[in-house]
Amino acid sequence: MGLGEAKRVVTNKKLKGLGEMAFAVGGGPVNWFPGHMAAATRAIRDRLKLADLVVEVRDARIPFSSASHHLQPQLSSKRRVVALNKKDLANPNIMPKWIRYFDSCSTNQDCVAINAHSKTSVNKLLELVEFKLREVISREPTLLVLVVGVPNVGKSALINSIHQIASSRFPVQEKMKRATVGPLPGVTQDIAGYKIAHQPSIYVLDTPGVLVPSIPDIETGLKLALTGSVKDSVVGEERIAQYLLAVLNTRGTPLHWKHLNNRRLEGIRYDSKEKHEYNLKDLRPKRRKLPNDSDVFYVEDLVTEVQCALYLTLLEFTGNVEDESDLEGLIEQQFVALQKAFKIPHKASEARLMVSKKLLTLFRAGKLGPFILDDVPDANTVS
Ligand SMILES: Nc1nc2c(ncn2[C@@H]2O[C@H](COP(=O)(O)OP(=O)(O)O)[C@@H](O)[C@H]2O)c(=O)[nH]1
Ligand SMILES: [Mg+2]
Repeated sequence: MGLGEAKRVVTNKKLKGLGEMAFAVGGGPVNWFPGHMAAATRAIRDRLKLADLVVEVRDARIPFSSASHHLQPQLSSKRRVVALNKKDLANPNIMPKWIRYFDSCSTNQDCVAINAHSKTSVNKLLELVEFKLREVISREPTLLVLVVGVPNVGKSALINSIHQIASSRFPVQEKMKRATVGPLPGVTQDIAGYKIAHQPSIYVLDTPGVLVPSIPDIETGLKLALTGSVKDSVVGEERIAQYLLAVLNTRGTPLHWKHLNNRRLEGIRYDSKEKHEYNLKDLRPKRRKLPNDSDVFYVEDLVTEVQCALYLTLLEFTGNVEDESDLEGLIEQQFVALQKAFKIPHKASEARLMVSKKLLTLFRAGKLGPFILDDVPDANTVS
């Protein structure tokens, strides 16, 4: 992935405007990273030297923005599998284009969309990893695979699944020793890893830290915040929600909800038995029990209310969504409509913050539908 690509994405005028709009209010410079992340990058660089293959985990909702661009030279010189995780939250119609794009970037590199919580999905990833390694290296007795990625893309979830798969393949997990590359040549150390294959033995190593995401512009920062790679407090929930609404409106997404809402309002509900993965954390007072049917209906109703609010405000909107101040006006109306939808008392202090938090929770749980926020780079310009 070259600089040219970064430039193309960054100079997308319309999107850049969206990001900046959200930042017109108040502001000053944002300190995106806590300092300790820089140290982790150094640790990853050292560990990368040992790796025979790297699995770079990215968020499928932001396949480009969840990269660590300053580490790309090292990553792309490695045999690499780009794992677009959280595919369950990403638009399945656009995903194949991204996979084709990454596959075509380099012969050294493959791409696969995964759900880190699904064994089947992680098994597919491991098959690809084994295939890539066996194809090129059969003489080495031990091969190492390193998992890296920016915060919150699902590295721990993936490693957990790999651990479980490894334990079922090789119940007795052997330790391995590797020479370190570092200031003391020849020094060996134990490295923790999960054995996933034999002859050659393939071990998957946990990441020694998190990659620092690259944030060349506000828009990228907002995308990372929206998907949870940058903490909410860094940008503020209200700005993130404002950005989300800007994206939804400029894409005309709420207009697609008309049909959905009609169906639901007519009483044809989704089978609640099929979908039990609701994140009720921010929607209801804390409870210690699993969601029951009435909780599920509560969320479904809430989603309908929210979609109706956004659909109707956009439908009645007479301005131009491409115009910054028109769009800001629309978003203000939507905040008011959403406050009603969420049944937040009219005079509640911090009502805006509450609206923002609830809206973000719905989006992040995939309740507003699957999204891919980045644009696929132009196929013609792939070098
Ligand atoms: N929907 C969905 N959520 C995921 C997936 N993988 C991880 N997550 C969630 O994303 C959040 C961050 O995951 P985690 O493994 O801690 O990310 P890490 O910071 O990269 O280690 C957690 O809430 C996970 O449950 C996935 O494939 N789909
Ligand atoms: Mg983690």
